[in-house]
Amino acid sequence: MKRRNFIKNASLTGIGLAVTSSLTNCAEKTPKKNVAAAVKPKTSLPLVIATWNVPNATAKAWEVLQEGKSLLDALEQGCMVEEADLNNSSVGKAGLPDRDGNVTLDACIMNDKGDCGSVVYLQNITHAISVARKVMEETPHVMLAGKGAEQFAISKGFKQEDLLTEDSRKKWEEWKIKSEYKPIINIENHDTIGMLAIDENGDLSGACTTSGLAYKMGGRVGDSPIIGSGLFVDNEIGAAVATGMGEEVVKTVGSFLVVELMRQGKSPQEACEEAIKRIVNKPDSNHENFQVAYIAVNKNGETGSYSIHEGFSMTKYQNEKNENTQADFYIKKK
Ligand code: SD4
Repeated sequence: MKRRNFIKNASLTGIGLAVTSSLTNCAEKTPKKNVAAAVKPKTSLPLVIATWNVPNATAKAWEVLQEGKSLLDALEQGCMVEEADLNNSSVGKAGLPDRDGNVTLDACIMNDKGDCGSVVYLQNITHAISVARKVMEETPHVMLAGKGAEQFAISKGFKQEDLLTEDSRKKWEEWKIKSEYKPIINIENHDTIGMLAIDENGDLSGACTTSGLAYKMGGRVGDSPIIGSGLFVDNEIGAAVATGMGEEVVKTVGSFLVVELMRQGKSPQEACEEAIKRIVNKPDSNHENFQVAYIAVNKNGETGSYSIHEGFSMTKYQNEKNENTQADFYIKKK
């Protein structure tokens, strides 16, 4: 090894050791509570839940789990179904573009060990979720953005393609006539896909993929690729994922909040409701005009879902049944 590299590696190792030992010291000071071992799942496992009405995606994830493959394989392949679906205008190919006509994707994935990977502002690659997984598994980083993310994807063999379809271009051309930016509440029953799964051992993982808000400003990134906002998994407690107006989710670190509320003893349903209330109870909250929704699962396999407005639903695959149910919501019409 060249001397310069040796010194670099030696000092990095030194830093690594220092960090590791300070983390170990920290961990030693914190009393250990093995929640994972203490909790026995109350419901039948495995189970897969997803935001919105996406039975094909949950069915795919379920099928992959039945083949004995990993949680991440199941989540990735489930999300890929929606990314490739040209009828889904808020994920992957055929996702609605920003106001300049560029389709830009955000995605992230997180496993039971707390490892995660994310891509933001990814262009010309349909399967953002797979790139996010590769970031997690094959780079020293958590997040890659823009051109760097695209170049990384190409280096890993992903195919570049135009994500703007004839139909989405037409919708964008129509939007440009007025160029009025107004968040759309509940796009056609499916939207950003957030998916959580728990396997037979009670281990949890999650994934989230989106083309973001339609006609957003160029360069805008939402909550979906941000660990803690769009998605969070804590294998001792549970997992949560968000959909809707990403800015509001980011401001309240929504998914992390849901998981922390479950840590404090709330059920997944109570935790989702509390996280939505944090948004609507903010001073000057403008929540009449936007949607936010959460789904969550805890270590027991109990699930919850809640949104600001009526119309959000959750798809759950459990016990050989693939069901979509409307979520409870905050704004009840008189
Ligand atoms: C975003 N949360 O980019 C995403 C969009 C979304 O339902 O979920 N739409 O803000």
